[in-house]
Amino acid sequence: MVNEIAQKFSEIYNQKPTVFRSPGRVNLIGEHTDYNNGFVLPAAINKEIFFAIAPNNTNTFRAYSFNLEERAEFDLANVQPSDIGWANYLLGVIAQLQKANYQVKGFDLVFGGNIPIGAGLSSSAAVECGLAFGLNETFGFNIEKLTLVKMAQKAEHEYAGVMCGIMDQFASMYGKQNHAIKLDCRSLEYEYYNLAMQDYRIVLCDTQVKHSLASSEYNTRRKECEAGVAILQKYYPEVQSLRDVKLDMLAQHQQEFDPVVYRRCTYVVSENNRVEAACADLEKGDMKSFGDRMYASHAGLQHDYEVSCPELDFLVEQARQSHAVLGARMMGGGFGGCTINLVKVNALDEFVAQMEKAYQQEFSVQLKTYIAEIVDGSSFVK
Ligand code: GAF
Repeated sequence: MVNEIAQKFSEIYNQKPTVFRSPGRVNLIGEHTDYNNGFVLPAAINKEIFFAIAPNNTNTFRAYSFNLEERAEFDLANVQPSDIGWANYLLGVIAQLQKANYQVKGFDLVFGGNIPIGAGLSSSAAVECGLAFGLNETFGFNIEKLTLVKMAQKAEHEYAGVMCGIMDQFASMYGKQNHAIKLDCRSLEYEYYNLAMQDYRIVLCDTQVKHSLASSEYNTRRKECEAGVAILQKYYPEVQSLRDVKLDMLAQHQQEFDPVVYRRCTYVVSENNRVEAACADLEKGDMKSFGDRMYASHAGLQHDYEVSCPELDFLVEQARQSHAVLGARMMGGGFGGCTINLVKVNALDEFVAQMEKAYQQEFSVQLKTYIAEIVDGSSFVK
């Protein structure tokens, strides 16, 4: 695909580009904790987007989406949100660079890749991070990686309207081959955990459900968490976010909570605890316990945070019945997308066949599955 994208670039713009790449991500555990200043455990995967870029000595940004086969052109003197959906992720990044006084000169772009869109694998973060990384290199801005991550996240807030946390962009930029990243979303300190799993593989089962609810409900969840924090702050002034909350603090003031807000908060606090415990499991090599925590995470997302859907619940339930699976859960924002499954390497084919059959019978849809390999974050390709 890299070569095809570079070739397309030469065909359209008549010059040779530099190519960069940025990956999508999985998240092993720690869902909806990032914007609560908590912990997450993502990893970059071998589903990626490539960016062929070259300056064009004008003040125009010309873009071609390889996957959609669409072109667009924008005046860099007047960057604003566009009606062209896919272009907004790119324009959002340019706008952030300009806001920080980096001079983005005219450039040409062809971008495309193999991250399924809307599958919860962070294709949007990969687009944002890849362009931020590529422009930083192309124009020699010398911006630190963490600043690029924050710019990419802001692009999502301001040009896609999703008030996302920092996990996806961080994972796309900081991924490391065969490692998961335990990220403290408050301090932004991080630690790599070796995931060179001899006996297991990460298998993603894609429901292919793309709920339009996702972004509005996502922003609602954020508000519900903030409402919970506001109640607790009356009693615990040191509480800044759900990260600072313990389950017994919630229990003590339960009567003051709207029951829905209470369940949201309970989920987040429990999930934060689970990430820490799951990392301890990894250190001990206790994958059985790690898998159990994945199921517990799903149950919380399903019943308390209410961001799952029948297709995701069905797939997790099927996985639970398979002797080949250590743990499974929905992954990402929710309302569709993929489940993540830890599957015994010697039973991969059997697992995939069972899941495909069951999904077909239940929903009359051909299940898509991907075996995720863990790769490095955004980088130069050629
Ligand atoms: C989406 C968001 F972009 C992330 O920041 C994170 O909140 C995730 O949903 C849920 O854990 O991917």
